[in-house]
Amino acid sequence: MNTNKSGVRALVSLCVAHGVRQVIISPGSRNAPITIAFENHPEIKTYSIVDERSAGFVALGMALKTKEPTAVVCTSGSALLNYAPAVVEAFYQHIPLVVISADRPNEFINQGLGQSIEQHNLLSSIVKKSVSLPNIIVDNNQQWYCERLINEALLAAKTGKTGPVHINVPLSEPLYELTSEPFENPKHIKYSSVAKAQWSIPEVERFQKTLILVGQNQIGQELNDILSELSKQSNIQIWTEATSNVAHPNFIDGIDKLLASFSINDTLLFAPELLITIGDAIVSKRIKSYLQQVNNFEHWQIGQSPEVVDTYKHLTHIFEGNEIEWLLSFKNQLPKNSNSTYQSIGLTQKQQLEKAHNTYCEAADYSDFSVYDAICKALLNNDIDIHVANSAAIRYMQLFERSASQTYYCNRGTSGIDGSTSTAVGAAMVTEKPVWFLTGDISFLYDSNAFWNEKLPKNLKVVIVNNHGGGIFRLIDGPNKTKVLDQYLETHHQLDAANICAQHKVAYQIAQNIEEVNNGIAWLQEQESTAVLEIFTPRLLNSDILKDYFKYIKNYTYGNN
Ligand SMILES: Cc1ncc(C[n+]2csc(CCOP(=O)(O)OP(=O)(O)O)c2C)c(N)n1
Ligand SMILES: [Mg+2]
Repeated sequence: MNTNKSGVRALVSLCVAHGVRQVIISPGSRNAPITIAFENHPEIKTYSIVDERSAGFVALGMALKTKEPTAVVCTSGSALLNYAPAVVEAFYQHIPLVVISADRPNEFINQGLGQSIEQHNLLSSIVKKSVSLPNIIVDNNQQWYCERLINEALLAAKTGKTGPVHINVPLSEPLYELTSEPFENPKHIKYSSVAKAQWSIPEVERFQKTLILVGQNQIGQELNDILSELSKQSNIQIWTEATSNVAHPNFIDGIDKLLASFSINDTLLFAPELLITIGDAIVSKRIKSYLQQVNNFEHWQIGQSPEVVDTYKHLTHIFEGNEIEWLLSFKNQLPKNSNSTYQSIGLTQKQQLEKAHNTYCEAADYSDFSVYDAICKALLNNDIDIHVANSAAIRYMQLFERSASQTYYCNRGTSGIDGSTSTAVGAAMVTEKPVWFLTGDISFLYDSNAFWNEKLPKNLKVVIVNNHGGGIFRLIDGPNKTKVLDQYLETHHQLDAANICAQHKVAYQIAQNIEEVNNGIAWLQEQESTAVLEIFTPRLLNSDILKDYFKYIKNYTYGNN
């Protein structure tokens, strides 16, 4: 019989999956479920040592000799602190000691109960990673979270420079309820490092539908080349965004457009068997919910970081190292012939979408949509850097055509609106290239001190799309159902950038219709000093036009227009 605490069973299964074999247990009641589960597992050897200080060092000795991660398990309270001398030794010797402490549930800490202290992060300065698991697992999200945290800690112990980690396990009473349930198969995230000369990629011929998703990066030409080669494979689709900074006719750009066009059947047809991700942030929100809902696929994360980033909740393997080398290896290991129709399904849909998109653009009313369309058309094929502010600007930029001569930047690390203008200024200060900065009004006004700079770069051209507030809040579902939209979310205003530009002696023009927009862009292109074009758009119409666009491309794709 095993403990009925499913999180604890997952912890033990994952310890086994990550190579833990020896576990030293010190006595206590709070840790009884963990003791029961480890003792039950056929691949684990358990030992009992009363003194946690000594237990820590015994585990250290085992790990030293076996080179395997070795676990110690204790009850809540001061027991955990007694591991500290062994943990600090393991930290400086880089020994993978896995410290597992039982804990009281959070709500009972500092409430006068025995053996309850602040355990989370207690060892943080002498371990590679500390995690605290959720107490009760009530839904799939929490199960995913619990399994992800355990994987993260165990991967940290084993990878890079190895070392100790701390897994804190809050447990509520009753502690001794048993079940005959076998150990489940929690999600095991595997890891491979660049240390291998040739990447060993597990049985790639298994996959008829491989989706390569390219997040934000500045890797450049080499990435473009290898992805272009891969995009000719019949079982591969490559999805990109503006900030992916790659371009090829076979890549499917504009993920939001693609997903908006899906019929129910498409959601199945396009569902990958293998997802490969490269680069950092993905702007599209739709893809996150789409992939999270697809059943059963493998997700391989390729890149220079061993950190678990499980955006799509299916992460199965982290390959740490150089993306280009990995992709070359991957390509060499692909089977020569595949009858898959995955690539052609993607490209057919792409063609349809292009037709729908062009037809819609021709007729679209003056709005944020038509303004960004005009800007993208005017800048296409220019050899320039384009900085884009957060919120609606970066989302619109996903919809229009780009060229390989343009490099896109956006502060998507945390998507703040606080420093986009200053970032563009800084980038322009160290390049001779023209730098274009496309921003919303709130983002621009927020960071207006960006112009307070005695070396304001002459090559910086700024386009402000002023829709009189945070237009993004009219685009997303939810805010429009509330009374607080105008005043507190959109923060509707009548401000403009004229005085800011005047104060800093920056050339300034406005545009209020599409003709003025086109003239304004041409004017900006001619300016030999920092210049700003402020474009005013119809605040309330913008969201209708964008929503109509997504409806239109779906209907068009299925012949309803
Ligand atoms: C520092 C910071 N504060 C608040 C937010 C939340 N936020 C996201 S978008 C946005 C409004 C942006 O409006 P604007 O720049 O006018 O762009 P639009 O959506 O209208 O194109 C706000 C306040 C944020 N991302 N960063
Ligand atoms: Mg705005």
